[in-house]
Amino acid sequence: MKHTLQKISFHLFLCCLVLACAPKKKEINYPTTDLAQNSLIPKPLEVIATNSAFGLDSKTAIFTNQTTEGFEDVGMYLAEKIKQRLHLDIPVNSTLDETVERIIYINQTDSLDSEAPEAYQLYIKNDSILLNATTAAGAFRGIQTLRQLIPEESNDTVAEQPMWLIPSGKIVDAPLFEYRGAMLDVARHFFTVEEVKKFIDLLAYYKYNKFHMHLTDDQGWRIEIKSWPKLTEIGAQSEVGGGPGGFYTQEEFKELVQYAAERHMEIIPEVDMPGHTNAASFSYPVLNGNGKKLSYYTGTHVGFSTFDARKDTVYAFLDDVIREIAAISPSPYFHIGGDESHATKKTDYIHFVEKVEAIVRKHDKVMVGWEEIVQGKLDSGSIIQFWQDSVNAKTAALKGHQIIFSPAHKAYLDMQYDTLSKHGLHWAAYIPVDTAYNWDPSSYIKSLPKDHILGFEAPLWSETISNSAELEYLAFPRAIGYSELGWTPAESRDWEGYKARLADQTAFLKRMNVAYYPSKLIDWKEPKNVYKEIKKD
Ligand code: TNX
Repeated sequence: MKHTLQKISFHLFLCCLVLACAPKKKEINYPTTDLAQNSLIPKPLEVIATNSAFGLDSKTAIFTNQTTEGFEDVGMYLAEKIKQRLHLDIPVNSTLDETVERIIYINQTDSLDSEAPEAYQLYIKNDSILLNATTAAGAFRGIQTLRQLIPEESNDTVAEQPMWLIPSGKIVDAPLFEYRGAMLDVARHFFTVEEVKKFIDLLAYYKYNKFHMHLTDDQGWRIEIKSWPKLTEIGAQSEVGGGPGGFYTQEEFKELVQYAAERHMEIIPEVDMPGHTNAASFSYPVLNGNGKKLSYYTGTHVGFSTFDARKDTVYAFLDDVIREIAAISPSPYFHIGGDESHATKKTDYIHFVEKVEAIVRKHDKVMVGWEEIVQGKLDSGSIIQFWQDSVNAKTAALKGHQIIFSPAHKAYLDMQYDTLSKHGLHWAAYIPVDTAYNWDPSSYIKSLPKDHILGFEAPLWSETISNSAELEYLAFPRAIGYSELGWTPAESRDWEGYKARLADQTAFLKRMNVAYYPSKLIDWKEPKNVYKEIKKD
């Protein structure tokens, strides 16, 4: 306790010192800017405008807490983003000399009002921005807010150099749910490391903190398992439609984990079983439980494959698979799929899920599975991902489980927007941009106790998509609205306000080369400058 207090006061002291010591700058008459008119997504808890501005320019410097791990990295991340976008070189934790006129200070504090680890506060004044957070993850979320507040155009009339005016005021913010995820199915179609990174990058900007990878299915096995090499020698070489497939080596998977971790996002690996296992069984026929002759599967049907739930070899195999993946996956969660096992007898299914739970726990992970796994007698710490049947969600709550909300009708990113959509399916629903936004996970199932909701996840199944442009067509803009369902309390959300803020994302989406679906429901705001900037890069 004493140590903590010392740490706080030391950092407050440092912060005040840095602010007080900022060299005398030339007086700048900042024009009025209004923080309340922001286009932030997800919408913060509280915003108080003070109707002036912070001038971001080449005389700005970033300082961070340097004793708590990760804070300096957050500062570097911000500097890198500013450089990419504005071509400004902003130093991080360098000396405070006369070239510095304004500072951004990223401060660690243990005294925020909110106890959520990702909470943060921003104080934006003329000459300083103070970002307070308890954890580096909180600081990283705060940085996304700051990035979103940098206007598209510099105001060249205020100073002799280009200056970007960030509206002044105070933002107090914290997430609604601790789990705010998106899922990508890399099994039906393979997505390269670079494609996955781009998706992670976009999700990070909207404060997602979980990225679930559906790594295996009937059509392909996508992760190297050293003790069972045929999974990738054979099982990875196919995908829907007959394309070449592909897989991640363990090194590449680690690279993705690291890339996500730098954005304070966790990758949750899923190995789907006992159904959705044609690719694994085709690689090692000993695993097969449906008694049928195996071959590559490049279609889109589900529910025909199963592991043999009564064979010891299957569990020895799964022990190896889970051990190898757990070793390169720092997430506390391991997702075992468990959905649509129509070719597995119910008693076998229950036996299987219970056995696999023990293996997952043996490797120190918390099991997550699609809602069907709730049929098993499971540890109440295991997590249920609700996707279709509210009875399963209610049973899960009664049995004491935490639930991740992914109802297909509302949250599936692979559902078409409407009958004219270029990609996607519509077995659950058509989900236009407003429908995707206009609902509330917390009250979606009446009578489900709120304290059983761990969070929200938007799955993107890939039967109909095979590259970044197609992925982005389905994911954007809907994933942007979903970020708000996970972050902002229902009483602060409204479609009209959101719609206007979404329209203001056009510049960012264009700059990032995102092939979003230009829904007619949104009055997309084309900025003047973006195309010029893309060409420069
Ligand atoms: C259902 S949702 C599935 C997936 C499909 C998806 C297509 C769930 C757990 N399983 O196998 O890809 O529908 O929308």
